Amino acid sequence: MLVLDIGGTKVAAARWTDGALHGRRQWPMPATLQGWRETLAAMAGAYPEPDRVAAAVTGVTDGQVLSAVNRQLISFWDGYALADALAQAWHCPAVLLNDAQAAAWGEYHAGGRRAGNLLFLTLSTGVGGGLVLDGRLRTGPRGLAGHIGHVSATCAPPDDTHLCGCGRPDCLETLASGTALARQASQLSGRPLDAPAVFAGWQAGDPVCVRLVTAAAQAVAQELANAHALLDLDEVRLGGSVGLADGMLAAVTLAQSALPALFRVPVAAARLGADAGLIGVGHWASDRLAAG
Ligand code: ADP
Ligand code: BMX
Ligand code: ZN
Repeated sequence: MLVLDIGGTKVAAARWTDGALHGRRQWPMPATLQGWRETLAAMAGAYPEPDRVAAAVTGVTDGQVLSAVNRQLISFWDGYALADALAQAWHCPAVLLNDAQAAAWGEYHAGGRRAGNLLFLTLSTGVGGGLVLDGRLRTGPRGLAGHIGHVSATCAPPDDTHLCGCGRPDCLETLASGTALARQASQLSGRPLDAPAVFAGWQAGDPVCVRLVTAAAQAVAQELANAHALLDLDEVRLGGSVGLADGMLAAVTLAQSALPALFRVPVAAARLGADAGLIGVGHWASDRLAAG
C-alpha cells in the first residue's frame, strides 16, 4: 500500500508494508491546482504500482470527497475529487482520512493502544485535531470530529484578525497555527517573518515573538482544558512542525499550570513525530481491509 500525508505546507509519501514505512519522501505542497497535478505526477513516478493508496489529508472528508474548513489554506481544495485523482494517478483504489484524525490513530497504536481517550493536536499550517474515544477513532458522520482548530479561543490574536478562513470568529487557528504566527508577527513587526523566525525570536527574547508564542500556548492550554472538560481525556499528543518546535510543549505545559488541576490533561510530544499521519493512515487502512 502507498500512504500519503497531504498538509497545507508539505506532502509526505511512503510505502506501507508489514506495519512500517519504507522509502519516505517529501514534496512541498503546491499553491495551485496545476502545481498539485505536477506533484501528483512526480509522486506517481516515484512510487509505481501500489495495490491501493491511503491518504491522510488536511480538510474534511467522508473517505472519498474532500472539503475545506479553512478556505484560505489551499485555494483549490474545496470540493476537489481527491480520491478520484489519486485512483487515476495510480490505477488502484484510494481512500482519504483527515490528517489529524490519522495522526491520532497512529499515536494510539504507538502507545500500545492503551490510552483509551486520546486527543492528537497538530499545530501546523492550520490547527487540527483527532480523537480516539474508548479505543475507537471518532471521525463523525461528516468527518468533522476533532476539528479543535475551529473552536473559539478565549483571547483574540494581538493583530486583531478575528475572522478565520472557516467563517467563524476567534478560532484557535487564527492564533496558534504556523500561518497565524507568521501573519501576526509580520503585521506587528512590519517585516515578513515566518513561523521558524517567530520561534527564533521567542528564544532570543524578542518582545513581539514572546507575546505571540505565549498567547498561542495559552490559547492551546485553554482549548485542551475545554476538550478535557467535555471528554475526560487520558492524554494529548502534540504534533505538527509548530507543535514539535523547540520549547512549544514546555510553553503549553507552563500555561496549563495556571489552570485548576482538574482541567490539566497530560500533554506529550507525538511519539511518531512528523510521521504520525503517514503511520496512522497506514494502520487505519490496514485495519479496515482486515475488517472486510
Ligand atoms: P503541514 O501543515 O503541511 O502538515 P507542518 O506540520 O510542517 O506541515 O507545518 C507547517 C507550518 O509549520 C508552517 O507554517 C511552517 O512555517 C511551520 N514550521 C516549520 N518548521 C518549523 C519550525 N522548526 N519551528 C516553527 N515553525 C515551523
Ligand atoms: C485546518 C483544516 C483541518 C486540518 C487542519 C490541520 C482545511 C484544508 N484543513 O483546520 O481539516 O486538519 O487545518 O491541517 O480546512 P494542516 O494542513 O495544518 O496539517
Ligand atoms: Zn476557524
